[in-house]
Amino acid sequence: MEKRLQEVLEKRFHKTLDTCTKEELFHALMEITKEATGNLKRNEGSKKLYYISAEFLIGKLLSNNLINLGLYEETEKVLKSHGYELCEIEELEMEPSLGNGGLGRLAACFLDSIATLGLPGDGIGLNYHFGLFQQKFTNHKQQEVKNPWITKESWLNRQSFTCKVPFKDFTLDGVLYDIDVPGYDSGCNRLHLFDVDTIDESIVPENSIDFDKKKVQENLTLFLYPDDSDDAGRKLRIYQQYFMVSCGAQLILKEMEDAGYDLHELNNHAVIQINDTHPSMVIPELIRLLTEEKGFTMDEAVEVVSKTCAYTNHTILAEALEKWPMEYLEEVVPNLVPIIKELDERVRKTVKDESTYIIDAQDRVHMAHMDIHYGFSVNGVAALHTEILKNSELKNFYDLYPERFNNKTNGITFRRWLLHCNPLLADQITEWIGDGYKKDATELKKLEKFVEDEQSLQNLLQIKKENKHQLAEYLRRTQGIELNEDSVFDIQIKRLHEYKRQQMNALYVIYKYLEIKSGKLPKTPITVIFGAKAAPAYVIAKDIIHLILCLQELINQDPEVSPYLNVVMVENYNVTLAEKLIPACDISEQISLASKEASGTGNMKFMLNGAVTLGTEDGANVEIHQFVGDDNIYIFGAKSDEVIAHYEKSDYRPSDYYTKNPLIQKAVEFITDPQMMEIGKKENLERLSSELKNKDWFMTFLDLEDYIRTKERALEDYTDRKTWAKKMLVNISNAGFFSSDRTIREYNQDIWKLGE
Ligand code: 26V
Repeated sequence: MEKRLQEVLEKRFHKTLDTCTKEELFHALMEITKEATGNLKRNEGSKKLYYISAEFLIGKLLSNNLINLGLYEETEKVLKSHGYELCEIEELEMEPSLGNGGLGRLAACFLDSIATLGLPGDGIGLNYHFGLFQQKFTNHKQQEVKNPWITKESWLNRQSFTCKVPFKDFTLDGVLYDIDVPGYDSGCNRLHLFDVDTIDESIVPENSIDFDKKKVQENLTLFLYPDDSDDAGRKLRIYQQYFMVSCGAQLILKEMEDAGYDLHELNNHAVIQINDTHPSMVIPELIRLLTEEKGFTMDEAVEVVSKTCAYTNHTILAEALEKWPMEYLEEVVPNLVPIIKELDERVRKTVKDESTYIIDAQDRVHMAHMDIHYGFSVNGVAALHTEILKNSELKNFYDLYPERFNNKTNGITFRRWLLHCNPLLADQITEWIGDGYKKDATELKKLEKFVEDEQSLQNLLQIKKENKHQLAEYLRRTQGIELNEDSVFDIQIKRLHEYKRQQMNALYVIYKYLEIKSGKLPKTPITVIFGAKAAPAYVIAKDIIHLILCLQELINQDPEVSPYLNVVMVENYNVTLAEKLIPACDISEQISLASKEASGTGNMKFMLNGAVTLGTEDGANVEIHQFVGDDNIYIFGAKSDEVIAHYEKSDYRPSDYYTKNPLIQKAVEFITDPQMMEIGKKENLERLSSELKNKDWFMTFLDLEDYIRTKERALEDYTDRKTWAKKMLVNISNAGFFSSDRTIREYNQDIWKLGE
């Protein structure tokens, strides 16, 4: 490594390891890493997976790729001997923001595991130049600005593949950039990101995310999820989706033909996993290409495509289940319209249940319905979620096709979420049980025998303390935030959404503030840390951010309270910040309204890093609970059956709780307290307060009292450090099931069947 580094530095910059700048060093390391992944063998086989997704939240790649290539330790040593830390070099890398949350991060974890297991499987997505917006806080509010991440040299490798994508008014030339995906001690796959050369980044002003939505040739791949609050925005989403699937479908067919396969046997050589409904148009597009260009009859095309495509559902929230007005499709992608109508006709001929039709009475196309009728597999992402799909959300489909439904509980890659983000813990685990767990995560179970060992528990606490210290230093340096390192770190990091109930956590903060003001001081100080972006048009989510930022100012400035309680909202929460926050966490907040969080994957990352979960029986929390047992998790709140019954009967009234429970009443009233109004904006605080009192669609008040009580119990237990350390260890030792390697093995065994 040292020799190669010196060569590259000399050749490119006429510098040496002792004279180069950190930027030059970063570029040399990127070049060497790209060269090494380029030399890896490609994972190959007679059948290939294509994972098609609007999001791939891959995070920074330098360290991750060095780890997977087995070059990390050597590189670290070489840099150290010349006075550099690899982690400071890594800070110079821009984080690609090609995702929004769990769905995109899951896709990235999956690519890592697919490559690691040696399976041939590539990702297909879009090369968004500004990705998701960058979040800034001004006047206690979220401001969105563009987030450029593509530098002159990057991990993207331009390919020679091109294709034509026909829209109604024009045709676009698709171009392809690949990012190598090296497996851990294994072969390499690729992430294919499509783009257009006519994109004009300059149409977006500085410090803004505004642009002319009608200039599709110039704006198509600028942003992930551009604002869809008007017609032009919604149509732009369809332009993006069709562009992605058309390029993807053309690439797949070309690869199949290049390999010499008969396209009539496409399903024997390719499987397409459709990640939520954003890529659903791949089904009619493949049918279009096969019938228009490859001489297939409609019957032949429908049959082979149906045997090739599989659909994953990631949410039961109605607003996220996409339904596109036929009128929009006619204006953007008229080529697909006759095919979608044909697919709907075929359903109508054989199925009585009108609720499953693709085109509804209002002439809207239900993307998920198309996936289920014309795919061979439908999966949910955690046991509870799949049961809810089968028994309520998609019951009518389950009645038609019970054999298509299956569960694949999500997972996370331990390379990024343990080896990379928490080297202290990874090294300690290796010392205790050897490094077999790096390839077989179930070996973490061996840690359980240390649960009674005083010294091991001490070591674990020491590692947590050091990670908290490192987080404090990082946040001080990068965001000017001061953390009390001796406090309990209670962390909620995820997209801002009412169903995830950051507002419930904020109400706890108010409760605690009032307790401290009345003289009831906690035994250990508490720091409540939030990280979240709100969708730009999601008004209430932004009001919740405003509430948290106002509380942060009020509480942290109050000398009576701040020694005991602090609130911190980190700016621009992203993968890089998650990697710093998770290893430092004591209490992991997973408090969604039961039935609403399909799985969650942050919950798994926290558990693996020795945080204890405070959560509802929702998503994968249910499975975490089963693994660790009642003593090692804090479960509270209504169960999913109760919640679903409230929705069915429409009998939940927030006022029933608000008026009867003084605890709730006092906390909610504080939102609009004069002190708060002085810091924040009346309009936002009043709107949020009234939303909670009158609607509270996600039933915050239903669970608030139990939440407060359970959190108090967790904080009390935290003071017994030894017992707490045992809980940490039990969580780590049971995390093996949540490795994405396990999830991918299941996808392969049950759905993809690669390498048979
Ligand atoms: C839908 C839409 C609809 C249009 C506006 C933009 C937009 C953006 C994303 C989505 C899909 C949301 C689905 C999603 O992210 N689900 C999350 O998937 C994770 C991985 O399976 C899972 O852990 C989370 O619980 C689930 O919320």
